[in-house]
Amino acid sequence: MGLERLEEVRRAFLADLEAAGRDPEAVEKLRIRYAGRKSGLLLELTAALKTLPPEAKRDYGRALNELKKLVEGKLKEAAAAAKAAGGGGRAAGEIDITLPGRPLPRGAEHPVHLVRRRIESIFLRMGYSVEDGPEVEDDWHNFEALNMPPDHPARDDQDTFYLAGGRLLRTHTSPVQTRVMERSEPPIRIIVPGRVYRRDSDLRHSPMFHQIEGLVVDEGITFGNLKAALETFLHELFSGVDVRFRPSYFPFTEPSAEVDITCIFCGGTGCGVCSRSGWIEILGSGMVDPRVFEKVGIDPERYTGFAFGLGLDRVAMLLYGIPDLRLLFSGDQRLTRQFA
Ligand code: 2NL
Repeated sequence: MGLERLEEVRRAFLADLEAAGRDPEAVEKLRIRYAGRKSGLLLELTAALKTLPPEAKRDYGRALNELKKLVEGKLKEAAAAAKAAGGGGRAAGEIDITLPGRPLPRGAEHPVHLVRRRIESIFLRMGYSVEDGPEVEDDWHNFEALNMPPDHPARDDQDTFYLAGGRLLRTHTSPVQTRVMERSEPPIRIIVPGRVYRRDSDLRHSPMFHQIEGLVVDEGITFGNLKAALETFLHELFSGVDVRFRPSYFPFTEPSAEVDITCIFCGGTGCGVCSRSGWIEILGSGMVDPRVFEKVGIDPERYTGFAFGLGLDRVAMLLYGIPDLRLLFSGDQRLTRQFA
């Protein structure tokens, strides 16, 4: 008994501490062995104080206090280190580099994004550039400049979301084209992908959906150029289809045409996807109405142009066989993971 015993315990403690490393169980065992409240070694050493002769008590007491401080401090440190190591169960400094890494789930691009990039790449190769603009718009760029005055009946089927201060959420990407025409001189050759908004929500409609529109303006642009551009584009996107143009109406184009492709599921013989018609409507198009040119300050005597628009969500559903529009907007990774 005495100072030698304290020194012995101190050395043993430091050796045991080293061996326990960052293993939380070993650190806890160490704590119980040395600082346990019922039978810890420190308790035993404190009890021994009484058995010492009076002249030895002072030095022993001082050394014992120091030992207690050391043990408690080191135990605290070791417990914190074990916790930080995440209960790895390994001695200090030992890392098992042969363990396999924890895999991070890999993200995937959304099918609408994939289709947008495919379409962009086709038009980029044809010399178009990609433009974008604000989703919060004003009446002028979304309607007025596109030959849709306030009383125009075509405004009814646009189901516009109106915001404070006369602003609105764009109902198509055309306001970007009006902005480009306002600020630039022809030749203009652009496509505009983006989110658009309409107050419409059911099995086939989402209040937010995606469009790509295109616009070409120059001297001498004809309906023949429109046909060539759209046929080239559609044959690139859907290989092996036939393309047909049907007369149609839009307030901002004249003449206007809707464009169909032969059904990519049945090849034109008729099936459920094409409602037995053999054809799928894919885009709307037309020669830019001269009144639109007047509104944006382009001389309609000198320039002509064509424009077109298509819904990206529908194309994504067709190309990837996605049966329900709502899957596209569900945020469900079981959908996107299939495109990794
Ligand atoms: C459709 C039809 C179309 C346009 C969009 C357009 C834009 C300007 C001037 C003239 Cl700035 N036209 N865009 C023209 C015809 C059709 O979209 O069915 N979209 C989903």
